[in-house]
Amino acid sequence: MDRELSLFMKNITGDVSAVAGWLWQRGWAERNAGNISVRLTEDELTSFPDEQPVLLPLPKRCEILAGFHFLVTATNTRMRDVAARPLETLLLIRISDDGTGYQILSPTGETALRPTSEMPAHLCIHEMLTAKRPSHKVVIHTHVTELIALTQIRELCDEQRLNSILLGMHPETRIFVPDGVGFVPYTLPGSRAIGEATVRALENHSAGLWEKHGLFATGRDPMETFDIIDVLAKSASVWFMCRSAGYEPEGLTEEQLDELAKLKF
Ligand code: 2HA
Ligand code: ZN
Repeated sequence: MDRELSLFMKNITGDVSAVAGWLWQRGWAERNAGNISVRLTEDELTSFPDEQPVLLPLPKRCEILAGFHFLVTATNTRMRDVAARPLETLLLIRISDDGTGYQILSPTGETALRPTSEMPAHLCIHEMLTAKRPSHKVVIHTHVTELIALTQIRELCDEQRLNSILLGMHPETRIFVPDGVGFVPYTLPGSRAIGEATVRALENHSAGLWEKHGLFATGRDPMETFDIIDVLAKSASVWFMCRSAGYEPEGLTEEQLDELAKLKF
């Protein structure tokens, strides 16, 4: 596989590792924080190993994802290592034809690595995206400090209140993340339950904010998905900067927000 990596796989691996590096540089990926997955279509995979690695069970059958391949970050992997050594930290997995298990097709052959601990959430989200928003193939989870901090303030743990802050702090947020975030009340990480709650949050949003934990964002490619995270973080930073200076930020007015909504790009 290493020798025969298709051009697409080279490009997608390059984009994922670039984004991983930015997440680390922005301070949103301490230790092994965060994880990334990308759904690949058959035609994007011109080559992969012929051997049939063991089938590992999935906690719940994923019929919609049967036969799909995913590029996923390995569990216990640092984003800064994904940036430096993508072929040693990313796994290619294939969901079995009946959707009950998956095989690991490691780019470098036999591996002890296993997919991200948040794989249940990633798979739940990809099930929803494949059915309802198939152009969105990328899911990124990261610990955006500014956004987590918002959810440490009880009165802000409310979707409407959060989005009024986020959309009001910068015109670009209104333009590029018009639906804001879906709010996911605190739930145990790594669980199918948080995956299902995130799916509900993402049905009408490109990003779901986990209370006291971090963000899940979806997009068509790794760069677009990173942009969503970056834009939301900008808004949260502006809000905290005003508050730290002792001022209540004014926010954009309803009129200004409506005017922005009409802009075409
Ligand atoms: O992958 O971020 O939520 C480590 C995490 C778990
Ligand atoms: Zn996390």
